[in-house]
Order: sequence, then structure tokens, then C-alpha cells
Amino acid sequence: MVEMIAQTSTPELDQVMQQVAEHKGCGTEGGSGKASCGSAAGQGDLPTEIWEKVKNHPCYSEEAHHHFARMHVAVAPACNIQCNYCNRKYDCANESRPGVVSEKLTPEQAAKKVVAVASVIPQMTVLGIAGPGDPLANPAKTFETFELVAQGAPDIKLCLSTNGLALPEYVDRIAQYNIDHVTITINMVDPEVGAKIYPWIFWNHKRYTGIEAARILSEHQLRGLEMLTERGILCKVNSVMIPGVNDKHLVKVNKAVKSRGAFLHNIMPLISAPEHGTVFGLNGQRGPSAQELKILQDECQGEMNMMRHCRQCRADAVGLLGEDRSAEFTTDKIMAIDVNYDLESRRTYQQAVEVERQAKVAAKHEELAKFAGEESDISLLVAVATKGSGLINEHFGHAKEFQIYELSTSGAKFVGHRRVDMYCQGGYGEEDTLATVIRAINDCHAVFVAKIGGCPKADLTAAGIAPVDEYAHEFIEKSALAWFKTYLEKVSSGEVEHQPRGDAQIRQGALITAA
Ligand code: CLF
Ligand code: SF4
Repeated sequence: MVEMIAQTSTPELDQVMQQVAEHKGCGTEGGSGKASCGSAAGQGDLPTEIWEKVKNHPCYSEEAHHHFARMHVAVAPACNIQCNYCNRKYDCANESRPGVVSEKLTPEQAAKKVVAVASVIPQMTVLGIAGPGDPLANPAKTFETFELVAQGAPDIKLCLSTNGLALPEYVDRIAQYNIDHVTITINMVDPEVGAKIYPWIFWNHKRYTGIEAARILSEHQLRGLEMLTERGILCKVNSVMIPGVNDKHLVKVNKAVKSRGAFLHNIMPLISAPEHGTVFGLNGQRGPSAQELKILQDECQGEMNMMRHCRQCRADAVGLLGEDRSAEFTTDKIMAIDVNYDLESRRTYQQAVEVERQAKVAAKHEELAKFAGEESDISLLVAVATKGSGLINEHFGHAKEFQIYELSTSGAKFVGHRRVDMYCQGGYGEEDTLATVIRAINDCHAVFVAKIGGCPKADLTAAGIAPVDEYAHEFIEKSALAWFKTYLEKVSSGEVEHQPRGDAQIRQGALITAA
């Protein structure tokens, strides 16, 4: 089973995995020579008790998402509201890509699956329940699953995502079960906007429609959020950006949730196509472009962090965000796995990840120090092909997504990701696919890859995107900053004329087919 982890590991982690496999426990050799158990790379100014909750949660920490994985179990089929971007044949679109159907599990099957997955993926640190309907519209199955998982895999963090209608009723139970992370999807705080998104809700044995339905939903969402934050539970708010419906309004939503103590705001693009059979899909409602999404996220960025690395995963997702290993863990395969839940080995692996993570942060700071005293108005985007661990370690032709970083003299900031169809199809490049990849990263000045062939290199260059392969297998941020420094020098010397780039497309088709 150990080889199932190898996809995202580095030589240092492979070495630790060898120890894990041999049950040698925590050693101090290898890597930097330090076993820095539980130390705090990336803590910044977060209080320690918050840092402890987020440092290995891939959704609540952008840093963590390069290293740690989450899994979902699909135990909650029913829903108590209707969203115009949802088709009930599929998973809850509040935390899933439309068009995805998950295998539903009983709480017992789900708990077995969590323990089995955690025993073969030591970087899996979080269990989320996010559907396929609303977890709190299925309270018995949801809480039973959490209870069984807490018994079988006590080091796993518990996470819940809800539309918020039933939230005030269940806040005490959420606290009682040590569910430390709750996501509420809040698309509006004005019932008139809400009436364009929610045709009905079902509450207190009664169906409500129109503005009344949206008013009740909004009151419950905001009250639930306040009740959770009063109890010290970390809350993330998801909002679906629907151009012409709530796009301008989301700034007001951001202020409302920030003032009620939300920790993180995740504004996600509406994914909408007629084949999903949703109201929005059928009436031609479009989703935002990459630039529209980024402008709104930038506008909302203030004291509250904006999440920009959400992958709108499925209700049975398994793995790092951006990879989907759910097919490796179907019920049949789970039943055949020989479960050996070794807490000590999991800790050892996670400590090794922490060492690697600190090395990455130190390298970034070292590179950033070279910009001391340098000022430039230039900021630009670059795309990166990565399989994880914060490294440039994916071939251009094998990338199913590119991570996007914004570079300026103040640093390298992760600002999003773009799903694409793989360019390389069984040994040859697909020209049509290359055009869609270029459209997806068209707002970038460069693309960093571990390797790239001559043809795509020439086409990218012709499109004004510089292919960069000289930092293969090095840290992303350090490399991007080093490249940016050289770029600024070329601009100053007149060798390069800095030109702004255009907009890019959020690839709806790729989001669905990649499921
Ligand atoms: Fe799952 Fe959601 Fe918990 Fe994460 S997902 S319940 S907070 S463990 Fe994460 Fe997936 Fe985005 Fe959700 S990337 S859809 S934000
Ligand atoms: Fe669909 Fe989720 Fe909305 Fe329910 S809450 S209607 S499952 S998107």
C-alpha cells in the first residue's frame, strides 16, 4: 500500500516512508538533519491555538494544501433547500463540481473507509462531510460518522460543510463532537438577491418560496455563523459568484461574515452549462472569467483571508486538493485493504513534511531578501505545473491544472489555479488542447514546468507566455522570485518591454471531465 503515496512524495519523504514501512519510528537523519516536531513554518501572526487548527488543514491554509490531503465521505444524500445552480441528480454544488455523482455510504462503511485511507495516505489529515446533499439535513448519519471516525482515527480533524439552514439547531452538537471547522455557503445577505438564487427552502415541516425563503435562510446562516464563532469553531464561508446576480453584492456578504467572525472567505466561480440540467445552466447564466473572479477576491481581501485554492471537490474526494484519488478507494477496494492504523507512523511522516515545509519557507524568505530596497510597479502572474510539495515537478504535457502566482517586489502570492485538459495524450501533443491551455493561462507572463517539448514551447512563446524549465524540481516561490528578479533587470536594461497580459478563461469543461 505504501506505493500509493508515492505520487506526491520527494526523495526525503520517500526515505521517511521507507522508515514508516519498516516501523522504525521518528529519526533525525535525512533532510536538514533536524526533526522539528510540530514547529511553525508559515504561522505568521496567527495565534498559536488557531495555527494548530489550520497548519495541516489543506483548505484553511494555502500553505498546507501543497502537502496535506483531505477526504470526503458521501453519507448525506438529502437536502433541505434548492439552489438554482444545483441538479439533485448530482452532488451538492456548494462544495462540488456540478455533474459529479458520488458513491453513497453508510456511516459504518464511511468510517471504515476513513481509517483505511488514513492508514495508506499519512498526509491525509482531514475528514470532511460535504454531501452529496446537506450534512445537517441528514444529522443522524452525519454525526454517527463523525463519532465512529473519532474512535477509529483520533488524529483526523473533522470538518463539515452546510448550506446553513439547519445550523442554529446543531451548533451545540457540532461543538460536542469536536468538529473544529465548519463551512457555510452564503451567497447573499439581501433576500431580494437570495430569491434569484433559491426557489425554495424546506424548514419546520413547511416549504417556503421567494423572498420569504431567502430571508429565513439568510437569518439562519448568519445566526449559525455567530453561534459557531462564539464557541471558538473556525468558520469558512463559501460564496458562489454569479455574474449579474450576486457578483457586486458579495462585497457586502464579505463584510457581513467578517464582522461575525468568519476566518476565511472562499469566493468560487459559478460552473454552469446546459448539460448539468440546472436552472442557471438551462437559462444560459454564465460563470465569471478568471479576471472577474480575481478582481472580486482582491476587493474582498482585507483583514479576513480569501481562499483562492479551492478545487470545488466532489462529495467523495480523496487526496491532495487538485488530485483525485477517489477511484483508488471504492467500497470493494476498501474492504480488501489490510488496515494498519499506525498513529506513530502517521506522526513521523507529518513531522518530515513539516521539515520540508520549513525549508521551503526559508528558501522563499532568502530569495525575497534580495529585493530589499528595490521598488517596482510591475506585478505579474505566472503559471506553475506541480504535483504538490511546493515544487515545480510536473511536465507541461501532463499537467491537469496550473497554479497561478502573482509576483511583485513584495513577494510571490498564490492567487488561484486553472484546470486544463492534459496536453500530452498518449505520447503526442494535442494542438486543440494546447489552444485551450493557452486560453486558461493567457493572463500569465510565464509558465514554470519540470519539462516541456519543442512544439508547445514555440506556441507558448508565440502567444507571449515564456516557458521556463530551468527551475525543474525546485521550490516554486523561490524559483518564481529568482526569475522575476531577472525579469525586472531585463526591463530596466531595456532588453524586455513589460506588457500587460489579457484575461483568461475558467475552463468549465475541464472542471467536469477531470472529476
Ligand atoms: Fe472538505 Fe470543505 Fe472541509 Fe475542505 S473541501 S468539507 S473545507 S475538508 Fe476545500 Fe474542496 Fe474547496 Fe471545500 S477545496 S470544495 S473548500
Ligand atoms: Fe444542491 Fe447543495 Fe444547494 Fe442542496 S445545498 S440544493 S445539494 S447545491
